[in-house]
Amino acid sequence: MWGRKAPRVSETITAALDRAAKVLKDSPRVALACHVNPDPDALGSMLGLAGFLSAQGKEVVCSWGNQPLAPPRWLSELDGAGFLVEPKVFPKNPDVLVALDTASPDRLGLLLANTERAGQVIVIDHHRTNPGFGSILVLDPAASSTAELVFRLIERMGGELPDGAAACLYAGVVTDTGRFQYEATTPETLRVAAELRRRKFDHARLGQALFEDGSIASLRVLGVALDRVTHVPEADLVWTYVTQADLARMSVDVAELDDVIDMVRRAREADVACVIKQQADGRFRVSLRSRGNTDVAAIAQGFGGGGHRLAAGYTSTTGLEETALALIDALRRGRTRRADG
Ligand SMILES: [Mn+2]
Repeated sequence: MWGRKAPRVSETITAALDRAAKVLKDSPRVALACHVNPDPDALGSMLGLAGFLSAQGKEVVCSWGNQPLAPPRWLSELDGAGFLVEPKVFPKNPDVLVALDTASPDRLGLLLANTERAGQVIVIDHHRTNPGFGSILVLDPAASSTAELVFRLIERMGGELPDGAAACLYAGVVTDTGRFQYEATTPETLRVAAELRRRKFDHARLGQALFEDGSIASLRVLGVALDRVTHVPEADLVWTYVTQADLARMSVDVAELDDVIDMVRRAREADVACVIKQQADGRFRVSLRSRGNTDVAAIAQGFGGGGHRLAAGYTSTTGLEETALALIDALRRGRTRRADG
């Protein structure tokens, strides 16, 4: 249904939040989905909203489009795992579906078909590259995180936010802001975080699970990746890679490598940092960060991906060397364009 109905992109965020609040209030059953290979903002905003809706007496079900789900380790620190089901048992045509932190329909993976058949699709997201989909679009590229938007929605709906649900939302805010460092961290973000921290949950333990829970083996893979860091001055790029062979040799899962990019981006010599990680299916996932001068969302979009101005990514359909060369070429062309005017 949502595919035929053009989203009201001109609608203000406040009006969209109000419409979403009304639909959710009137609905006894809500299905929630987030993007594939969820990060703490995707999963935290989904489980946080689910926890709130459940406390309002609604029947909720959550999933994401990977089969099997393969939940990340830090999920054990979040309330709401009981709402999760495998995508194959997710409602085929839910009355109301909420898609969280999902920058484009294809990021729904296996749940795309369920979303297309849903009566109402509420999209809550903060990715600037989101083309706009769903019947209600709550898209605020200035928001630090989807979790921040969910909190604003919950405030509009009114009612008790359980402590465990608050912790889920906090996980989304604290990770997507880089622990309140990145440029999208506004006074509003800090207000939301302060409201969430009023609830009873162990934020220090949660932070440890989110940021300091790697294995020794994953440190060794990080060492290999850092040893390979390459500087390409003409592209203003510093980059490295990890292959499935590296991971197999050290018995590490690719999901343990999310923070490699946070180390590579420390190099002051280049504006853009990149990590290319080979996934279990053999394809290469490209993570990009900018120190401020490059719109990496635009670069990622050129390769079929998306994200934020200073943090974005895409999945390459070619080999490692071609992937790196194509990226270097795109960055060089971008730099020439900027120099021209
Ligand atoms: Mn996010």
